[in-house]
Amino acid sequence: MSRSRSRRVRPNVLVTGTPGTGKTTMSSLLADAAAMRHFNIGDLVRQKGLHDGWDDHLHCHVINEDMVCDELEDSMEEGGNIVDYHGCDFFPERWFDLVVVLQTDNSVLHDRLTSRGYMGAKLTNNIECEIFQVLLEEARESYASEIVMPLHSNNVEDISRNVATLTEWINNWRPPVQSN
Ligand code: DAT
Repeated sequence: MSRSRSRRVRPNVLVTGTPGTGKTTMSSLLADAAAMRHFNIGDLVRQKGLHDGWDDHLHCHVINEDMVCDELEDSMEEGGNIVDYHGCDFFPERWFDLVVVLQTDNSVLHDRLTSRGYMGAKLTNNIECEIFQVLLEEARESYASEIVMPLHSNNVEDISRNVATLTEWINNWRPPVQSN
């Protein structure tokens, strides 16, 4: 597989996982700890109107993936970004040096989503998404398996450990040697 890499000197990290697994909480702490830029794609879509309207059934914006990718391209070329989103298959593969998939036990996730106000089909769909490891599979289908890193996110100790592990990974990262 040929992956053209840019000349970035800091890595780009994608943090994905089912809603409620802790992507935004962990990404925000990681961005502070490792001096990286944090893009919460949901917020970006709302703030910049990168969508095709509102989905009444799913109660969320219909994200316009091309507009999101155009918006991020220059920053991703520079490097030093953490991208946080509950999907991962539409970003260019060349953007990311590491793809983190956060995973949470069903009962814990159920409580988090309920307290966020999720119910009915929205709650069930997200719990099933986690049970069937949909995001892990999507990540492994979309990126080289050696850059996909599943991490548990059940409690605050997990957050601290994940932030420490990823900060060390980011600080030790070196650009791949380019052949010709
Ligand atoms: P996401 O961005 O994946 O939707 P979030 O960061 O908004 O998730 O977190 C959802 C809620 O769960 C929020 O109240 C913070 C809490 N939380 C996240 N990760 C956690 C963890 N590892 N331990 C305990 N609580 C966590």
